[in-house]
Amino acid sequence: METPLTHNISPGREPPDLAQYEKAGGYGALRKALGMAPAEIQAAVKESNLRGRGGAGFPTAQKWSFVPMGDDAPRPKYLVCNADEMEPGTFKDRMLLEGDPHQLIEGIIISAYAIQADVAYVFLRWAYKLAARRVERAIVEAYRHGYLGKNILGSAYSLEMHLHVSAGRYICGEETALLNALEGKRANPRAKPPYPQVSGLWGKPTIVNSVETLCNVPHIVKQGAEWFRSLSRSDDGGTKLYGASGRVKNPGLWELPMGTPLREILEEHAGGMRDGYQFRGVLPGGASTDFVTAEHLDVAMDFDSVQKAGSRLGTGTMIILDDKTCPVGMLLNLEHFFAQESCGWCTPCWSGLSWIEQILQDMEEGRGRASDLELLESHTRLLGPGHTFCALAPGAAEPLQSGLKYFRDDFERHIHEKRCPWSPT
Ligand code: L3W
Repeated sequence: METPLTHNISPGREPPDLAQYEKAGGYGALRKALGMAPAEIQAAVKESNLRGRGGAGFPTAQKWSFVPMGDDAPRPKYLVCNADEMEPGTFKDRMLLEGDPHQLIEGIIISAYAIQADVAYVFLRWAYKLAARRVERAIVEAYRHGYLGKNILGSAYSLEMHLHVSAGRYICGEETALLNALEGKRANPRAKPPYPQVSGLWGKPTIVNSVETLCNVPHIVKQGAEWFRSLSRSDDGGTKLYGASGRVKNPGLWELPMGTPLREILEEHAGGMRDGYQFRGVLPGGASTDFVTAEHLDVAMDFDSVQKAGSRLGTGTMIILDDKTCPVGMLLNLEHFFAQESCGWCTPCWSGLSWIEQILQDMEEGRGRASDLELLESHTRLLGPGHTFCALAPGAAEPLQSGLKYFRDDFERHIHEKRCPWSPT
């Protein structure tokens, strides 16, 4: 099958430089785009059924459509590439950033042109040092060859691009916290509405799209919306980077048709469970999604199908739980991460998550009480949607609420046996 996002990428090798990228057809989509009206590009992306790959699956063209256009639109307008990939278990954008930075830059320029943005930022995870060097080098090359700056390729369109390295907190990946961080403020999420599309960076119209989303755009412009839809096995267009970590034979990352069944990814691409390990469940899209179990293995990995199975596609990078790993210990590890990364603004988040962490820690160390299960359940409800300014706490509640549902016996054994049944002593 065609792998538009990764066809240029050979892991462990240098990414294509500008000349190699151009030789493979690179920046051809930008040339084509500059000959189109911005509205035509927005229409092609709408027809392609591209949905955002950062975790929420919001339709990309619909997001762009909220940006004020025309001569009286507030200026400057901004496009921000969210490259602050820090979701546990998620390493897909890293492959695109390190492996083919010009593809991303071309996607950003075309998307910025589609909304007539004046300035673009790549907001990059602090720990992605190699990606920082490669993206910076590619931006310099793109400026030198007239793909960035004033009057791009002789057109009337101009765009500035900057690389901004994050301060290194998970909350900086939340789009409004990211905008505060770019403005030099503390990275607290903002109340929405207003959404960034109308009032974002320094109060100006701003689009925030993820790396994987933006990398799809040149291919849609070049090969058309119908071609893009035909890559998919579901109503959402295109391919998807799916990943698997845990005790599978072949952990990794694969570009596959959107909607590839979970079982096919696990068995054919990840090679099935390692010898001696049984599958118990999987977080389909990073840590902030609900577990699904063996009864859901035939689910198509697209946004709507995974939601119908009681979880979310999220980032599409799966974390697999096996029968020799303690589910309570795994959840303690995840909730420790979320508690540590809470920005501290909303009480249910900063207080609730550290309380959850403490309860799970006590349970793992043999101090669990019968009332803890009800307490954990009530906490997951308090952290749910509508009680906080951003998705961090509701996301943290998801693996816990589904863990309590599917692995309840394991929680109860910790309490009754006053120890972790997986611990050697
Ligand atoms: C205009 C409306 N725009 C929503 C826009 C909004 C944003 C996008 C998605 O979290 C998820 C989260 C994590 N008018 C709009 C609107 N928008 N309603 O659509 O918004 P939203 O609120 O649905 O989600 P979000 O707050 O952006 C993203 C989940 O992703 N996740 C985490 C991923 C983390 C990374 C990382 O490491 N960087 O990728 C994994 O599942 O839990 O649910 O642009 O403006 N009415």
